[in-house]
Amino acid sequence: MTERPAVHNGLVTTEDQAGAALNTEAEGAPYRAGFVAIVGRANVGKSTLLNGLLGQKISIVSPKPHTTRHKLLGVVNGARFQAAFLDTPGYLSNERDSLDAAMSRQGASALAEADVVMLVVEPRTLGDIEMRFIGQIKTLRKPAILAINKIDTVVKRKLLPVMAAYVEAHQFADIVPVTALDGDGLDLLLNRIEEQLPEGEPIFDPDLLTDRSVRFLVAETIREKLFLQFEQEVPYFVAVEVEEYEEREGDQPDYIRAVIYVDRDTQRQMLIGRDGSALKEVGIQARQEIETLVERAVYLDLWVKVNSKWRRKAGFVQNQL
Ligand SMILES: Nc1nc2c(ncn2[C@@H]2O[C@H](COP(=O)(O)OP(=O)(O)OP(=O)(O)O)[C@@H](O)[C@H]2O)c(=O)[nH]1
Ligand SMILES: [Mg+2]
Repeated sequence: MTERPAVHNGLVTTEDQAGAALNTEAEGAPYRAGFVAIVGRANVGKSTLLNGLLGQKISIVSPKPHTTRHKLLGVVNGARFQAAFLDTPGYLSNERDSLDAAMSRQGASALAEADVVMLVVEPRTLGDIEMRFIGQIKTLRKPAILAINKIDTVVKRKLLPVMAAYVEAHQFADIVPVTALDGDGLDLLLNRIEEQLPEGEPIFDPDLLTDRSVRFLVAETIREKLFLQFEQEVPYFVAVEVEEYEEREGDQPDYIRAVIYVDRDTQRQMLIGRDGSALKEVGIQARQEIETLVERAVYLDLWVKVNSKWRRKAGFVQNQL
């Protein structure tokens, strides 16, 4: 009847990573370790990139902007380095007040903590939002790497003027075109990040993948399925909490009770759908992914409740749409 602890040991850890980081005494290049903030416009693929670099999905992804609401740590261990990535919520609005308010929260705190900044962009945009981030990077005087993601969506000759615009805008330590979706360019990107990390001992235990609990990852997985299944505004008015997580012995599936909080009863009805069919589908999709995450069978008991106070407390990102 114990609850699952933070994500450690084997549960969400790759053995390759854990083994690789232990060898800090070896001859040769110095060991490097530090925080890398992943920042950028909403929907450019920051979370997809983090998952690709980790070789494991911990950060939820959807085609809609503002999928990520919370800063999320993901630790990558190499032979001679440890990179502690911080995924952040992206920004969409060009409006100064809204952007500033958002920047002063999660993204800004990740930037402040970071030893290296990774600005993620699409191969077509150097807009106000990118210029804002570049402004922050210059003020903070931190080494920055530009990851131009989604290069599968453009022909090469369209990439060159984008790169030229960024070269003009800032002296990036490196500019690396990647396709996070299929892993193309990620090895090179990781090499470039390693070069920018400060010398030092590992910050985290090599078997730690993220500091978030399994409960958090389960709630996030449910939120992702809501993003994927519902149209437009629906995912933006929900918050998800895992109320109970009970590990069970032997072949019995673990029991998880999760609540989706909404503001109004009309929203609750929309989520449940006719005969409960919409919610059932979310439950099936989420359960399958949770089972992959925890590597055992689970029973997911999913509820929808109206409680706007709780939803606000749960960290809903407001004023950004
Ligand atoms: N074609 C293509 N699509 C990608 C690539 N990387 C990510 N995507 C898609 O872009 C969309 C957004 O991806 P996310 O990883 O959620 O983007 P994000 O920057 O974390 O978004 P927020 O959390 O909302 O700021 C998803 O539909 C991804 O599948 C890529 O390399 N190529
Ligand atoms: Mg994201």
